[in-house]
Amino acid sequence: MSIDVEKNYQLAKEMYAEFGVDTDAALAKVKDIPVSLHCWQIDDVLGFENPNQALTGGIATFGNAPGRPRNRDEYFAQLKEALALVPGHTKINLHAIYLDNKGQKVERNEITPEHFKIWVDFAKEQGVGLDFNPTYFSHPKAENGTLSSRDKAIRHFWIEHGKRCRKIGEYFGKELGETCITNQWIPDGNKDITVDKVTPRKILAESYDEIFAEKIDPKYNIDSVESKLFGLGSESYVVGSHEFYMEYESTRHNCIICLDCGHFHPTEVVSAKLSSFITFGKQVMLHVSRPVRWDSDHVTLQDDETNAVMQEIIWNNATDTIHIGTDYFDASINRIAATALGARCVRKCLLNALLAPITKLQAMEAEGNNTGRLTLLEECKNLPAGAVWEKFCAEEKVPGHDWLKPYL
Ligand code: RNT
Ligand code: ZN
Repeated sequence: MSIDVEKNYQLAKEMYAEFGVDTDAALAKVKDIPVSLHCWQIDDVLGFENPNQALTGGIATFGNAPGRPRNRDEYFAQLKEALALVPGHTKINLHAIYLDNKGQKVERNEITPEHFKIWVDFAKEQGVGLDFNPTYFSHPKAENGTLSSRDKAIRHFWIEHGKRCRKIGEYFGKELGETCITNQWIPDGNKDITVDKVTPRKILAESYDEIFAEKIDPKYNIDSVESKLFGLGSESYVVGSHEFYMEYESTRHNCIICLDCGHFHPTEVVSAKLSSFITFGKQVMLHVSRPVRWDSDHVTLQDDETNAVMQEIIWNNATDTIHIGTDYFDASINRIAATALGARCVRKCLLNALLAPITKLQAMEAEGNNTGRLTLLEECKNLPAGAVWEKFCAEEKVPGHDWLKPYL
């Protein structure tokens, strides 16, 4: 199928203009908003540290799609293939287990920027930024808690890991001239009824105080903390809950909150939370995922919630404070396609939000014209956003609707 991108765009432009929407302005904006694409969909969260180490920490990949990279060269080749399908300014969201250990055993409490130079080189070559995550799972020392462990030696091992990760984030920020967000997520929790939920939380707060003690210029690195509701094996109690981190951040002011769309009750949505952070000028890191009944880490799509998240960001001019990242891992479909699909969908939702007649909608809301607001919102759903997306892909020199040909 061949389509006339330019002709279709002109038609779309006219239709949007009828609604007071400037498609050229939307295109100019959508490309520069950073979307941080997680590196771990490509290889089922295995990493380079020890690909034989099973994935642990209450998270799991399901499926057996062929083609999982067998070594680092294949990994990078596949990541590049995915990136070639993703328009707009992209960052790669890395995990500490994706280090270059140069064939030596490098413990998590020994990692340095040197072990991530390959990523800086890759980022420079690809024109992408980098974000970072310490890896507090898939490790023998993570089986009974990490930063909240009552065992001092275990705790200190992980505190050192957390500290070193921030320095690696700072290194990325300095090298690339783009702030790195280093996101802390720990799996600590309990499968069954827990009778002392306070002690582990007190320990956890102290551990973070130590990790964040060194001031790092936020121009280079910003730290985020990611909460969770439950995990496999932590069904009854998760130490790092949403309330824990909200209180931690608001009393310490040394980090920002990370909201993962899969880490709340099934009817509780991240899109409804963002306006409160925006009201108080707070920054937020996002893990845009697709929870299907639970924290299932399905590939992000253009669903109502993802559209709603991007609307909150765009309609409130919050692209500087709400940082967008993806987080999903599905081993049942082609991993390159999955990586590209989620990233493209996030960007499509950003474009959809930019193509809404928001000035008019907000004016009607302020005047109390609820009928106008609802009817206009609904009518806009049928405008040809696809034609604007095709134009965007053409401008960015990435495949448009035909990107999926290899998978048909
Ligand atoms: C787990 C968290 C976390 C991980 C990654 C791999 O529930 O969502 O962000 O998915 O660190
Ligand atoms: Zn997450």
